[in-house]
Amino acid sequence: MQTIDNGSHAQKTLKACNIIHGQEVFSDTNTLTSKNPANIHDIVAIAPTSAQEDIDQALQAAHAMRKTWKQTPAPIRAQVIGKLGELVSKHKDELAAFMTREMGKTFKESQGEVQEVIDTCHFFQSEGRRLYGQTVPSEMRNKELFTYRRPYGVVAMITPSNFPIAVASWKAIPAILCGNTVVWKTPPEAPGIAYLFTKLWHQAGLPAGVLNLVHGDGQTGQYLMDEVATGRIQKVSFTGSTRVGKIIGEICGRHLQVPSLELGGKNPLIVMEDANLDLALEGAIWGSFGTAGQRCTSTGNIILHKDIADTFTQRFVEKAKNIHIGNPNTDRSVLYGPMIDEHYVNHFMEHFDHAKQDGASLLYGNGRITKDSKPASFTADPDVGYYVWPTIWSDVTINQWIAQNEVFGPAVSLIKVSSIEEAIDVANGTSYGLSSAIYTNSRMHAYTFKENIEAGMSSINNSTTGAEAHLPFGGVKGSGNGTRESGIWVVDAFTQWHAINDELSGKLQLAQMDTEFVQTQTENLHLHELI
Ligand code: UN1
Repeated sequence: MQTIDNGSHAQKTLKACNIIHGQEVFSDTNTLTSKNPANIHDIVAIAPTSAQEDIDQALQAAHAMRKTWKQTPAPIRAQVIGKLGELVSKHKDELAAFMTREMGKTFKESQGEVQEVIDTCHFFQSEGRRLYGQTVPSEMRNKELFTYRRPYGVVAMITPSNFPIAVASWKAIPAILCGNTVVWKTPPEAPGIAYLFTKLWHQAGLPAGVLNLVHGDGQTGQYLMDEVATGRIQKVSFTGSTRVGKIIGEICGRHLQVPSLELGGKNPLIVMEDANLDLALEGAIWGSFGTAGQRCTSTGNIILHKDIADTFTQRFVEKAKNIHIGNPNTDRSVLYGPMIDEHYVNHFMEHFDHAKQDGASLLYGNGRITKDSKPASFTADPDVGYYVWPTIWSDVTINQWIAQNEVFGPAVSLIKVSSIEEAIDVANGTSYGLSSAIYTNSRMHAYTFKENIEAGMSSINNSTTGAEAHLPFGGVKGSGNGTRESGIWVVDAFTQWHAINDELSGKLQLAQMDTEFVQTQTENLHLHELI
């Protein structure tokens, strides 16, 4: 691994190379810099902005290994994943500290993310000894039927910066376990941690060419997608915005491929009149503002029963005022740190005009944190980091812009309702359907919610975030295309069924035609004789 001395700063800059066929490749033209969002003078990593030639080489490497890797027994493929889990475990805190430095989530959350990778390794290590097919009875004698799971071939992965290795591991680990080879295009804001993770894969014993890493921007992603048309990619797995997901879906659809698409959300959290308000407030604060609102599962709309709406609102704003925001590298007690990058701040700032135009009232928040505009419990230097205020909107109705659009920052709307039915209608009233939550002590409310909510994931008395690593992850409506990640369900995304007919009779037995038929004995049957 190469590092570069970046002068006055104590920490080194990582040279995050592409890794193609196990080789580190770095082209100096058009370099990406990944900055510490809590201190923009700290250059965490530099990486190449990969061009078409790099994509071409990565695909060549992935193709060259296709056969060998597919033919490697699944339990042996899974051993690599087991070893990867051990290595990631061993380096958990170093990886977490690096992740916090590179993309700004708190250290505790970074540890959680690394743990999500370890959990995924544990799950798929043993899946290598299952990866079951079926034996199916034949309709003919001396003939056997089987099913096998077969890999697709070359998988292209495009992943986001908010979960720079957990989401990548949800894709790469099952894809590789199932016998595919991979080209991974990393997010421009987090190439460093992706490089370290890929190095660990190779240290764990992954043969060169099975996982190929290319860094880059949107243009690099476009080069990769152009290869769907050339037939060099058999499966695409993407996590990101609904806008880009639709473009990828169209490209893949034109070539008869079904990509895995995990997209945006505007996740509702309902608080009913009988809820434990302390618990609901804690879940709402965490869901709305944790990770600076930059999870696809972050809470977007809080739907409040009218009987508790005023009390909840007042206590929610009080709590928001006391949120500790600061530099997560030096302070382990912050609830959230900086936004991942400047363009996330710019995107966040755009929502203010839309919300105001539609008549929403700004209950708390003031945009970007600066020396002259900062919350009481803010402890960092705002001049060198991308910090924003927690933001709360009231007087919101579901048709307003702010209730319909994903802000991807610490902003949440409060919507008042009169019944569980209205709460669920409002919760379902967006084009998304990723995560959802309800706080209630009524089993009937919880049941009504569970049966009627349009979402891929739902929590009862917990927040909208925090899916465990072995439950199906994904959404309905604009949040995805029906594919799921994690647990056993993701195996369907990375394998296709192969049906086998094994004829042992030495004859051409024709299905449906040479099959024995049971002759029914009905002609002379008189029911009264049986009585
Ligand atoms: C994402 O934001 O893309 O459920 C993934 C959660 C995390 C994963 C989020 N385990 O919030």
